[in-house]
Amino acid sequence: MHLRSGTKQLDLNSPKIMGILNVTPDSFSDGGKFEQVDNALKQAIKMVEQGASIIDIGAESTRPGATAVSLDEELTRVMPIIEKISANINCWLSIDTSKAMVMKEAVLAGADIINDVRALRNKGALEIAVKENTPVCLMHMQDQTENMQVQAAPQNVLRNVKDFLLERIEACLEAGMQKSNIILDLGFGFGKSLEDNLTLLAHIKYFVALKYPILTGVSRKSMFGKLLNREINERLAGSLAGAMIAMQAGSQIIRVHDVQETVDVMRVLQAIKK
Ligand code: 8Y7
Repeated sequence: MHLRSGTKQLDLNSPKIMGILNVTPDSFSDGGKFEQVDNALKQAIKMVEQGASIIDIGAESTRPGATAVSLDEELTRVMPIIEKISANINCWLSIDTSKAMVMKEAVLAGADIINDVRALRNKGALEIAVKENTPVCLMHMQDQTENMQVQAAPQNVLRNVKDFLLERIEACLEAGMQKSNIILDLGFGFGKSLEDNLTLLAHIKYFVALKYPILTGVSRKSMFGKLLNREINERLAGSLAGAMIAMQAGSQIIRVHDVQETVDVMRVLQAIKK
């Protein structure tokens, strides 16, 4: 399994690490730290040196309760960083956005993957992704972020997530997207109870069987806060356990804050497979 972007190729026959680079001042765990372009570049270089294959850049905080960011503000925050990183580092770049215009500008400036927690449901997003022939990550979310935490838990989370993802795949293929550009994500923590998250984590193989690359994002999430009674800066061990479970089940892309530690877990797993 491979992803293609222009002349670049990403081999997904072994798991790849996606490092999170947040540029939102209100982001729930890296808030405000990497606002400046140079800081963002340094952080990206560090993550690539530690073994990240993809850098995920997001300027619209998707954390529950986060306030919406205007198009202008999102472009102002994210574009200089995309331009700087794509000019200076040879890695895969992912743009975390739901806005069609941000997707378009970011891809033109060198972004290789569109990471959309709303699975291309916003106006114009699907059309841009098809037109630019860009790999996309389609994530399951129960509802829009603004009120996702007040949603009732789905009766059968495996069925609901699968039905949603199949519906989004269908919409993408119908719009002319190439099958090889589709990545799926179960959307840990988005409108889901602790039990839902654990059920999904236990059944990643069920989604790997769909034969699309599976991206898993559990890093520092509140599921570990709830399960282990840990604050956000105390969730590394829980996050690494989650990453290992996902990799063992065949998830090809792991989205994390703590690149070096997750790469070590990946290397241990790779070593026993040889
Ligand atoms: C995810 C994500 C976030 C995830 C994908 C956080 C942007 C919240 N989580 N994208 N984004 N998958 N694909 O805790 O799980 O990082 S934001």
